[in-house]
Amino acid sequence: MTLRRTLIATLALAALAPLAAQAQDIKPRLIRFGYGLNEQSNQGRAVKLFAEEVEKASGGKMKVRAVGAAALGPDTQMQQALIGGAQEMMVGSTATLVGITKEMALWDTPFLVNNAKEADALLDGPIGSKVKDKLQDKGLVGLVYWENGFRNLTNNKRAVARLEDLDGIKLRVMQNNVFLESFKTLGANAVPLPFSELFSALETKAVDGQENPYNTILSSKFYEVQKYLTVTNHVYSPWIVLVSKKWWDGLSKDEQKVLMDAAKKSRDFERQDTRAEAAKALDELKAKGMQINELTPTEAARMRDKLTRVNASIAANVGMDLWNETQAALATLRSG
Ligand code: TK8
Repeated sequence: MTLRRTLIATLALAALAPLAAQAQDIKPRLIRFGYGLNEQSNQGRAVKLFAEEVEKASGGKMKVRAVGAAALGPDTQMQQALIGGAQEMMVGSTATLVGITKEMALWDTPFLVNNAKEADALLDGPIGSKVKDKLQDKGLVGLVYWENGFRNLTNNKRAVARLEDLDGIKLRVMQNNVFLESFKTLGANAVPLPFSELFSALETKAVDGQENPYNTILSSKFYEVQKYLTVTNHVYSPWIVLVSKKWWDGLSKDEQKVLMDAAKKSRDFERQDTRAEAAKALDELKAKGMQINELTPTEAARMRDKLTRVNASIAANVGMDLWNETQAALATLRSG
């Protein structure tokens, strides 16, 4: 009788324990989450979903204060704030992380992947994890990769239909050596600038052009200050959701799980949303008055050929092992 009662009591406690633990291990937290694009962009929409998921899963205890349009500073400034512990989270380009973690340059390789399926497989697989985990030594935790997308070229000087048309075009690039080298190699006058300064640089004609996915050309209204768009798809850019390691290490396992689960949900949503928008964006940009140029196969091949010349230096920078492992993974994906 007593034994039975004890047993029942023990079982009841055991059943309640996970709930109780969860309730105990989530404290009220305020998460300052910065990003570069505006609220109406694909990035803004996914941050909003992330915030909702975190609040829901934490019973309203963990609150996300999302701050877009680089109001907390450009990528590089936010990265430093995360490292120092002055800000909790952000989402931004992997390209601006190369100065902190050289392996991130892998994602800047021109024409590395041919389609979204290959991108997802690489980024969500062991290679993506390996690169992401390198951030930990530098004070950052990478949760998941989101899609920025395949990048295309815009400018306000002339229609770019041939490689030579790029000659001397003053082109804003991300603050990243691979992008700088790539566009110098193509003959452009490449100028590194933070994204937050880009619209006004285009508007005041401080630069002639830029390159970004269709979604961003649309959401950042670059069509207002850029006439010509060339479909180049020269590189696939990921975004990465980052957490301050200093702050992350002070979280309970339950709190970390809330963030990781919400990050995965936001990733799946973001990729779907971005792809759906990208599929319609070119028509919308045309409707907004942009002149679209598609490269002939010959010109596309010339551009590709020139750009692949930067591969050797990327391989040297990220390390031959990582480079070879990536090429092998791609070969497997393509054979399957
Ligand atoms: C937004 C940037 C942007 C990137 C760039 O903050 O800088 O051109 O493509 O998406 O991360």
